[in-house]
Amino acid sequence: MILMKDIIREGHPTLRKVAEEVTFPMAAKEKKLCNDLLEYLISSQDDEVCERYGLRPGIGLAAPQVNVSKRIFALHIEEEGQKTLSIVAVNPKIVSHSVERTYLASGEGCLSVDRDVDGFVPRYARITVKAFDPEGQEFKMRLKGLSAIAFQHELDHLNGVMFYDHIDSSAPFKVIPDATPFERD
Ligand code: K2U
Ligand code: NI
Repeated sequence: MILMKDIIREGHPTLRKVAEEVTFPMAAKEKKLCNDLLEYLISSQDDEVCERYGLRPGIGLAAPQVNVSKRIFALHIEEEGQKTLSIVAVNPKIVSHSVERTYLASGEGCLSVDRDVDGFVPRYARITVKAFDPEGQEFKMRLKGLSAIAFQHELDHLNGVMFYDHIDSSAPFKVIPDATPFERD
């Protein structure tokens, strides 16, 4: 089981590496990692388990965050009125995106960043993505809202990018052109 002690924090060089593509069939160790990433997210969203193991709630977790520089991340997102998105994405790509952008009105955080960094993080509002599941089966999805934001946050982790790299530190709350804020309930 992944615990907070297994999650590397900003300053660790792995968070700034471009992660390696995965080749199929995946090794057993990589398949276990896929399960562990998703299990962390599900556990972190269960109040009792979260408290028992001292987890920080997360809706996304990327392999580089547990010091494995491979192009793998998990998402587990339960949004009002939307089907739960619970996936492991291997070698994920954004194949197209809207011109319109969005941003979390409350700003973003990161399990690898133990501090608040204020500011709007511009993201594409809608994205079409392609990835493989751990069995090597390719899938394609269209995402919007929090799912789209989270996918882009995790994909950044595979490219050594942190959310605050997108914040204009001279004007962190400046109006973002063509962008509609995403308000979490
Ligand atoms: O990658 C991570 O560190 C997990 C991030 C993912 C994330 C950050 C900002 C926006 C979307 C996804 C977070 O710690 S998950 C915590 C969280 C929960 C609900 C909404 C936003 C962030
Ligand atoms: Ni993060």
